[in-house]
Amino acid sequence: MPRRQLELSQPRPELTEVPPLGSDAQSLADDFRRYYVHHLGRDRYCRTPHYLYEALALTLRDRLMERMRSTRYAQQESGCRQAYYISLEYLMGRALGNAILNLGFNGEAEGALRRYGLELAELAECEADAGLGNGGLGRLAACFLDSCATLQLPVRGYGIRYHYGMFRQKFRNGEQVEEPDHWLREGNPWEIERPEFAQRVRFGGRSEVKRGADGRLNARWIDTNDVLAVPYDIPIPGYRNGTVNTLRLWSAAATDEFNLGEFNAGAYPESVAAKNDAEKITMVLYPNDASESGKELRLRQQYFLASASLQDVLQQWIGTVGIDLADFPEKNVFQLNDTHPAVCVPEFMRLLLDDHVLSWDEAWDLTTRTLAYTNHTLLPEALEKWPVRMFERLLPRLLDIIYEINARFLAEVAQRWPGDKERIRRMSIIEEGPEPMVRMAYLAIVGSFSVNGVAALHSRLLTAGLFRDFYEMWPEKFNNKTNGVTPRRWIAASNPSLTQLLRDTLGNGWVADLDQLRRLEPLVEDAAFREHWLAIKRDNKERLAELVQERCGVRFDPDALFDVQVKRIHEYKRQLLNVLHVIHLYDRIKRGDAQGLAPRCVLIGGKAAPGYAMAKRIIKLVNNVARVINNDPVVGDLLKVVFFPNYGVTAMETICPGTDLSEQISTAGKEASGTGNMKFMMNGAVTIGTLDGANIEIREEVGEENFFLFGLSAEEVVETRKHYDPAAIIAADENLGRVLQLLESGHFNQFEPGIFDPILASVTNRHDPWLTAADFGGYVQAQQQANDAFRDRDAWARMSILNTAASGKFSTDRTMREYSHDIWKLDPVEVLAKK
Ligand code: T68
Repeated sequence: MPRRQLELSQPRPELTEVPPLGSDAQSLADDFRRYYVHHLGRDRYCRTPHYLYEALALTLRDRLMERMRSTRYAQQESGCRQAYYISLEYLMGRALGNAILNLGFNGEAEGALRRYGLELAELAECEADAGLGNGGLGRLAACFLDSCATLQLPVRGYGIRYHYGMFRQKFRNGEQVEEPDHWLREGNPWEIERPEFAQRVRFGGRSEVKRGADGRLNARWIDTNDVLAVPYDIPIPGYRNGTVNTLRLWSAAATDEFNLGEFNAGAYPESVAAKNDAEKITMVLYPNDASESGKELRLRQQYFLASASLQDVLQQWIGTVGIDLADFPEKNVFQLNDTHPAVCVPEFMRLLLDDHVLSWDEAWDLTTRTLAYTNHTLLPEALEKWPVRMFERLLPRLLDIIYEINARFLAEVAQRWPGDKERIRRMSIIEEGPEPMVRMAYLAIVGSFSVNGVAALHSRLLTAGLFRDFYEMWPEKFNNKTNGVTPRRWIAASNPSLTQLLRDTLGNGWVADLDQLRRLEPLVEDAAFREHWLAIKRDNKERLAELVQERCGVRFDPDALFDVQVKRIHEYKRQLLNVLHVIHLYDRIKRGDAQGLAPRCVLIGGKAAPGYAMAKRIIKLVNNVARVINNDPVVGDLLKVVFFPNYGVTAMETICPGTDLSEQISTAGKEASGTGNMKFMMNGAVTIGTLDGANIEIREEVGEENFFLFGLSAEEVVETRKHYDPAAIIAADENLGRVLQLLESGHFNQFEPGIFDPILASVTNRHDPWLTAADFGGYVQAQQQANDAFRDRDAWARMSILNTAASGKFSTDRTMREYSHDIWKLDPVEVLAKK
């Protein structure tokens, strides 16, 4: 039963004003023991390290909670403007190391554990990844939260507390099999349930419009099936600044009232079963990172998040400011992470019209001054559309509102471009056809005051292509915000040896001011520094080699070139191009043309959407090619290949520091930004890549001589596709011919005839949208340059150092400053640091 708002009417200062907790090793050690023995009830017979981890997490959570409370008070008392990041996904990974780092407790936590003969690293391994996201978009949200807290920006995240996160990837006969990830099985010590802030979310029923006594049309949404949204708060600590922001994740629960009709009719089990139905909403994350398959449950998730979050913020406003919403847009802004929460547009309108009884014009003015939208993709198949019929069934009142928004919007278009019927058809929020659809991106653009892409090229292509009509109408809405990653997790926490070197060389300021890494540039001339740099890289490669040995049973030699491509498997990301190059190297070795080849270890990792047959086939190909190459005595240590299973945030923390060569080889114009590219660069990997997404900006920062560029540009891709002739390219390129010949001969699938035919067919198809054959030659050349550069230790050390030195731009601290300055207009709120 939700306990509602008791504390608002009855403040109890004497209860909640507590003296600060100690942050010295002794205080941590005492609390740790108390949690372990008393709270968790463990004794000397407990043999599992999990409870030790949990006791430490709870000890730290107490410290986070007190800072979270101070932060909330400080933000509330300042009356500041606040931003809300609304995202269906947060790929948080583990929290323990991050909490210790950001609280500044490293020495103290280790000291506390040492008193009991325990190792922090061992406990840390007990934590399950919070894998509540698919890939880049979800991880970006997590990095954003870290940077907002570090910059002391009043930003709250809203998301969904899925019971099952991203599936675990295993292989059977080299093929991907998915296993459910029940990450909450052993509980989540970082969250606090807040049932007193539960919200009611409606589904189904029908919408009834009546003219009231005052002549106004009043709409009611009736006969709905309601679900409760129960929030769980997760602390988001800033880097050593006393700020702890909040990530609020919603979990679905049945409303307490049983369905009385069924109950009285003797259908007790049926009415209790409704509970299950309600809880289904937040059961599982959809594992598609690109196309949406139009599943009703997914739309339910989207609306559930949108409605609960908007109601929560409105309720807080009313509780503190009152019922007058006139100033709401001055104090609040919602950032929509892609179109997934785009139902916020009609839902906010509904809340203002139906619950707060505002006029349409008032409500529309408030809505369009409060919402902002970020686009993450140019792929047409990834642009969300929902069948009108599904809206009608699930969210009938919202469909009314969407129709009205569209009618008024199209009237505006017609006024601006009189008689341009074609334009009206193109721009309509409703796509006409046998199955009319709601175009969520258009809904988001029309309802927002800001629309941004995630890298310079991507934003440019959006306004020139996909959203051109809208750009012509409202050029001032459109802007770019190049992505970033947080240097706290991606350098300071995951690369301790590099962090130590950077501390010794630059001091500690770079962690929260990454541009300071530029001060490394002159050090490339210092031979001792270069040696030190390479020694650290070698250590990290050893750690990675151990992990590869453990997970894949393949030995990576730390002196070889570590060549890595980790990301979701998708044809546009062209893992296939990478495999073709691997086969080319194998072919060279086999025909005795290995002169000048540096030993190379190729690691490919990433998950395929369970329904994406081609992506799964590419995984199978990598595994088969790896088996042949790794077991061929002629190849020996010259070439090793693995498909690293179950790639995710935690794996990346070991993979990234141990990488030499970062593969960012998407077909130009397809990867909106990429963020793995930035993590690798920060950790001193050199990129081999196309002119796509943020690669372009990476190359600009580091200089063209420190980047292995190849391939068609986005414009050339468009041109080439008009008269693409892969057969001619293959005929003219002996290397490619031999590679395809090997594939065709069944060399990698001797007992599985024909399984790679679809892959071969895609490369030789004139309509191959990814132009794999077109970029193969350039790719092989660039790989040869990387090979040669790697063999020159000094040259490589310089490139590696310069990549790290030039990575400052790609901190999410810079990204968040830009969002804050251009879109959110936030002022930082200081919270007195406890330490
Ligand atoms: C990624 N998108 C972009 N989508 O592909 C990548 N999609 O270029 C960019 O760097 C990153 O976003 C951050 O901006 C995604 O990761 C999804 O994961 C996704 C999930 C559900 C539905 C559609």
